[in-house]
Amino acid sequence: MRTLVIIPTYDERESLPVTLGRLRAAVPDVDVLVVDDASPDGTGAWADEAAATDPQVHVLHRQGKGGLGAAYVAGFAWGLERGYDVLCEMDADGSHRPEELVRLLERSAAPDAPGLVIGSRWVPGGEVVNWPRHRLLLSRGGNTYVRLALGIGVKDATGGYRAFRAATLRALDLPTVESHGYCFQVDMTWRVLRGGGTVAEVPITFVERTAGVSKMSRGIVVEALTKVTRWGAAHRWAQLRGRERRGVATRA
Ligand SMILES: Nc1nc2c(ncn2[C@@H]2O[C@H](COP(=O)(O)OP(=O)(O)OP(=O)(O)O)[C@@H](O)[C@H]2O)c(=O)[nH]1
Ligand SMILES: [Mg+2]
Repeated sequence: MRTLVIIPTYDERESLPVTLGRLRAAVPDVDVLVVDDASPDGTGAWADEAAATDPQVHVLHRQGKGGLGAAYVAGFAWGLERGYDVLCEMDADGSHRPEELVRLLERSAAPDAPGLVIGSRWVPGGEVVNWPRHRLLLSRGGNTYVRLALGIGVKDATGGYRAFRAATLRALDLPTVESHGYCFQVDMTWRVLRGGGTVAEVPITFVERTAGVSKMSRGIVVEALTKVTRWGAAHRWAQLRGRERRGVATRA
């Protein structure tokens, strides 16, 4: 199994060296792709230096800040072209502990492996360290809303610590993914499930960043709420229409 961990970065000059070091030590076999959006703080240049001395580290440079979703889509395309079997998502800021990746990978390699494994804060055994109350409420509330609106069982659909099987990613229409931030994670979950794929969650301990600044914004939350509501309504409407048509056909 060839595994690629994709780390999107925007101004993570302080965090990336620590995260990358921990990742390389925890799972030395996996390759890493840093996808940097021309970070003004020089993160991309630092990543180039790391790649020059470590053949398992690669860097993809993009023109400017285009959002986490677009960075991942570019990273997935890079990895799929190169034949990786499992492609992972990981934040640079230390929130996703590299030492826990091995548990996601074990689940992803099992004989009945799900197409998508999510490192989950909201299943038994999962937790969040150092988050203020409003962030906890936002994440829990947001995930409850996603579950109800879409009618899915996933407890942490906004979580960004993930392992995808390559075949699962290939079956999705990646170039049409336009969501950013949290919405990107929900979008990918929803696409996997709608395509008949399976999603499993393994508990993780999510740790709030200790350096750098969050790229979370009001716009990211609004985007997620708006799109999730639309997808849920469209899905329910399609279900209703399907039932109606079946009813008509039965009567005719
Ligand atoms: N390439 C790229 N990476 C991004 C972009 N926006 C965010 N990231 C990276 O995506 C990861 C997650 O971003 P964070 O700022 O930690 O956002 P978050 O985890 O949702 O929010 P916090 O929990 O507050 O940290 C980090 O590694 C960021 O550097 C972007 O536009 N382009
Ligand atoms: Mg973060």
